Amino acid sequence: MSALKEAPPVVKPPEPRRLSLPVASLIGLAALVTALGVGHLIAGFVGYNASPFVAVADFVIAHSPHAVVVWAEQTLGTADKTVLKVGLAVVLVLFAVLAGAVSRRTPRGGQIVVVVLGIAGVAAVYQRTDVGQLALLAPVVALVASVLVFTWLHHYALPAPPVGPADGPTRRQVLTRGLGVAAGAGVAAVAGQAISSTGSADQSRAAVGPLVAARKAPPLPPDADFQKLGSPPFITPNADFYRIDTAFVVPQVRTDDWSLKIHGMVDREVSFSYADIRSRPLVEREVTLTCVSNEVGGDLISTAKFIGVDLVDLLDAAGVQPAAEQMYATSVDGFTCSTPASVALDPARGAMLAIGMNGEPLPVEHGFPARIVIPGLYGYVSATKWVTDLEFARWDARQSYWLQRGWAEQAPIKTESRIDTATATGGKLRVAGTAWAQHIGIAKVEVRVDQGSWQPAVLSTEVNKDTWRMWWTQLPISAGSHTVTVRATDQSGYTQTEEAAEPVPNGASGWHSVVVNAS
Ligand SMILES: Nc1nc2c(c(=O)[nH]1)N[C@H]1C(S)=C(S)[C@@H](COP(=O)(O)O)O[C@H]1N2
Ligand SMILES: [Mo]
Repeated sequence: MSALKEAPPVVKPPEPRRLSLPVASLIGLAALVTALGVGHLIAGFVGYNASPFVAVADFVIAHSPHAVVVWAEQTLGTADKTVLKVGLAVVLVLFAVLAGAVSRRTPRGGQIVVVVLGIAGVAAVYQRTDVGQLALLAPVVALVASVLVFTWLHHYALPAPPVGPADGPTRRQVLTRGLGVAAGAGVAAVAGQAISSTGSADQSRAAVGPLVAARKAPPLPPDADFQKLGSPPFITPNADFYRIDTAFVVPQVRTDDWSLKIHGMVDREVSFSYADIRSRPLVEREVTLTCVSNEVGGDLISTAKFIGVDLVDLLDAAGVQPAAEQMYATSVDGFTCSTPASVALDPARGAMLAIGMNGEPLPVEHGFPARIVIPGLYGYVSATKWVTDLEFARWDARQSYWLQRGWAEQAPIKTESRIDTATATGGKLRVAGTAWAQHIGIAKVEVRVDQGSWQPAVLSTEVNKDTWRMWWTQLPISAGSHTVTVRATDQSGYTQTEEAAEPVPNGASGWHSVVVNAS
């Protein structure tokens, strides 16, 4: 008898156990948010700039090709930091999704991605010069926390055998846990932000009290500007003053933590506290600052009444040696700036260590507690904000931030003029604007319509040679479209060149013109 052999049961190979892409991505994102939140929380204690996100963003700025930085500064202005923030966030999200995508079966791949990202954060904080050793805690703990969260959520979503996939949590349960982690990280980030802004520079600034100059600037003449005719106001309100920062976040420096050291090629190293500076007789001076990146017709130029001390007095206390060629200034944010030593030391120049601006302590964004202001030089070679260190050296010893990026060593502000308003109705053209030749003074401004002859404009009363001068005029004009052009002549007799130059390497040149449609 032959027994019917029972067919062996077909053993189905077990379902490959793996996470769906959305769940895997969610785990990557939860790990990312954990890193950012934890990093920001600890940065609240050890210093804002230790936050890994901040440090990586700053690193990107510092290592971007110079053309990109200049482009961002010109096209985006201060919004460039927001664009960078969003761009960096997008890149990080892509990495988080990648971490998930390579960990659908085991956590290994994702753990590697998370660790690599974490190391980038540690490295970015490590190379900063403005944070202490303790600052490394922020990115290191962020790294550890994100690896732990990634691993923990992964094990939760994909339990190890013998637990079958059917026994694992539902997608909803994983989602709940992931969102719970993200919410916790969000709270951590907010707490970190709150901790770093209590005891912030704002409070310190509010405690400075009124700054009264012993040597006041004379009151402004009534016709220092032609605002009613379309020129900008002579004094730029602090809130409207143009801003250029390489740092990703505005440095927060308290007066108690601030000091200025003067060293290098000096007879004796000296250091000043905020109280030292504050108790000196203060001087007050109107100065027009200009950015070298200002295009012809651009608005990277503003004027303020600065209050501070004469920089020469501080330098005299140190006794700068005659062989010194540059004053190499360093800011808390790592920005550096070199000024020809001869200019910084020239008593007739009027260089200042400024602590006030338009009757208030310096706004935090403009360098609180103290910055350098040197009339007649573009900001990148003179106007160091949050300045803490002045080293005298030869040119070949040090190269400052923008010089490393190809900008010129010598950068006096070029004589320029700008049209702010031009209207043409009833056969009359009315134009107004501004002209500047800091430390030389403006002698004449002329306007022409199309290729017509140059006509002199009315100048505002000169406040001092270190500030801009407003102008306006009225000319006959025929109906139709016309090009209106302006040019200035300074008190050395030089008429600004028509030759157009890009801002790089030492400032734009050329005549500003606008097209008007006369009715
Ligand atoms: N620490 C620091 N100081 C700085 C800068 C900077 O990026 N960081 N920018 C410089 C440049 S290029 C200019 S034009 C002026 C602008 O000063 P403001 O932002 O107060 O207008 O500051 C200078 N000082
Ligand atoms: Mo600048």
